[in-house]
Amino acid sequence: MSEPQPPISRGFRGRRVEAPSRERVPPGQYVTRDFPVLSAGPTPRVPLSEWSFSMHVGGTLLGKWTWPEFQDLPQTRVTVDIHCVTKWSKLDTVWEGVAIDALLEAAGLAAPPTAYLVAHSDGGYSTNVPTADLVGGRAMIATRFADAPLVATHGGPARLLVPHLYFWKSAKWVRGFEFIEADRPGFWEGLGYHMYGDPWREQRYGGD
Ligand SMILES: Nc1nc2c(c(=O)[nH]1)N[C@H]1C(S)=C(S)[C@@H](COP(=O)(O)O)O[C@H]1N2
Ligand SMILES: [Mo]
Repeated sequence: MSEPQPPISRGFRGRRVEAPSRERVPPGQYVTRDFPVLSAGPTPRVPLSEWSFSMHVGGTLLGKWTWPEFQDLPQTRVTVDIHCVTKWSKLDTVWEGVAIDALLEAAGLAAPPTAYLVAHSDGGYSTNVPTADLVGGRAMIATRFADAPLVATHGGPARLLVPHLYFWKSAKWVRGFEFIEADRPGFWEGLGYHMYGDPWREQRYGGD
């Protein structure tokens, strides 16, 4: 693989000790240390006493957890890179929460019941993801970021985290999964963003 090298003069090469290896950053992305907030609407604030997470298929409830019940599920910690379609990437972000594998197991499911799901959030946001992308330790419902409870602006109390897809798939304020047989666009996908959103293939918009 021969990638074009950035035009860095020799005198600056010493500073690249801190630079991330280029193989870690998808095409078209730049690395930031900030954590930008991107929300399509106001930040919803639901008291934990009223919070729950539920999973449905068709009209059937597959599982539902209150906040204390959710805390009792097996917790996972991951360190991952995240990539926003607006071109910022943030490396080595640390999250804790419940892996989707653990959620399915808690609902008594050996595997996802359908090939796709739509994640639904407080405030009306939604996003579609193939269920195969959510299992095998690749996704979680995150409730903690950088060793602290996830703040509301970044999706607290709980958000979906699917770090291998563009970050719009990581629905903030997530409250439930609707399992569906045939893929269906969520909020951004319905406005022209890609149905899958692989940052390594730059699947930003439909047709990419
Ligand atoms: N509910 C909800 N989730 C959302 C969004 C949103 O507007 N509403 N924006 C998405 C987009 S485009 C990005 S890049 C990330 C931003 O997450 P952050 O604000 O924690 O950086 O959240 C995603 N999840
Ligand atoms: Mo985004």
